[in-house]
Amino acid sequence: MNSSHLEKIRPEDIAVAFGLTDVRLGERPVVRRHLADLRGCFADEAAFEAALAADNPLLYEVCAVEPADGDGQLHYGLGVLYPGKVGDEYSLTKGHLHSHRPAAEVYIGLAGEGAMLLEDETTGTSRLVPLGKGQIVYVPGHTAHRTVNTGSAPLVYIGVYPANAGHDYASIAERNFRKVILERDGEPVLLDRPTR
Ligand code: PAN
Ligand code: ZN
Repeated sequence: MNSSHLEKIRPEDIAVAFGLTDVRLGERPVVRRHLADLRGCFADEAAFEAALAADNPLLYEVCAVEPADGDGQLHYGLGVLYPGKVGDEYSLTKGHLHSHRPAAEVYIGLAGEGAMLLEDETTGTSRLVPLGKGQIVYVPGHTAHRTVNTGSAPLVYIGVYPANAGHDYASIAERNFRKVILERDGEPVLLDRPTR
């Protein structure tokens, strides 16, 4: 993993960096995922084990802001996904479906370069949609979603979702996404997950 950008940005600092002065992120819990937490997510298991033997860097951080539950309420998460690769595969989040499958989500890119891998649970079809500074991605319900950082700086984004969405990681952990985003000739390319 390229760890040169790691530990430099904290969600606590993002509020200031983006003028989000009212959210007081520093007072909210932050989930931090390190490389070891992503076991099983990357396609190249040998590259994953080799990277982990060398280091267990921080991959991403999410600060969830969940002011109220109940019908009609919204939650949001501020994410920082650090750059790097495992083998040819870009740095990524675990990815999930919402426990309440109809729950959609809107992602807003604040900084960096990346994309979202969207996989429709019903049809199995995948899409790679750009998510970088100034880009907005609508994630429909019934859609597994994973964020990837295809750049060389931290990818910073906000995801807004219904308060009753819930997060189902188990379904993805069981079968993983059908597609992978690999670097080919310096560019991100959406490919079928290699069979083991
Ligand atoms: C986001 C995600 C965030 C981290 O806030 O939770 O990008 O990804 P994982 O949750 O898959 O580790 C979101 O989609 N919330 O619903
Ligand atoms: Zn989500």
